[in-house]
Amino acid sequence: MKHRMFVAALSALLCIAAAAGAHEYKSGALLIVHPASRPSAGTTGAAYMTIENKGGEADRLLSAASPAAEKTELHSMTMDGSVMRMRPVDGIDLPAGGKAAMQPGGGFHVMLIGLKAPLKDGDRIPMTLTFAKSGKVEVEVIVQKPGGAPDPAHQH
Ligand SMILES: [Cu+2]
Repeated sequence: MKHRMFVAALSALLCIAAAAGAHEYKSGALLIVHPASRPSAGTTGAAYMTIENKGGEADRLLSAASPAAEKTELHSMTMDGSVMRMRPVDGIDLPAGGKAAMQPGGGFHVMLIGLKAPLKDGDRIPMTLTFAKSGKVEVEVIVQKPGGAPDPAHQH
């Protein structure tokens, strides 16, 4: 009996840990996995997430907006030799049954420009994603410290 209670308590704890570590949003055919950012030293930051399109029709992320920043842009990041280059894109395609990875070190991200306050570990900032088909989806971006090193791609 004691043992079973212990197991139940332990699995409840694990659930809480999982919920704090990763969060996701479902809207229609879209699954938005773990919108996250990193603490920022200055007034720019970047948000990352994975967007899965589980539907049979293509969709497209058109824009992202957050009251935490004066301006937000969708950026792509590519390696040009050994130099990481970022440039604004006017949308991110979500093919039917496909996904778009917005992650540190490559692919896409949401650039936050003119942050009203530097992002701190543990902050949560609201963000509105606008899709061509699915319309607007509200998410919360969790600010988390990476494994120690600052985000090298965003010291521009
Ligand atoms: Cu950027």
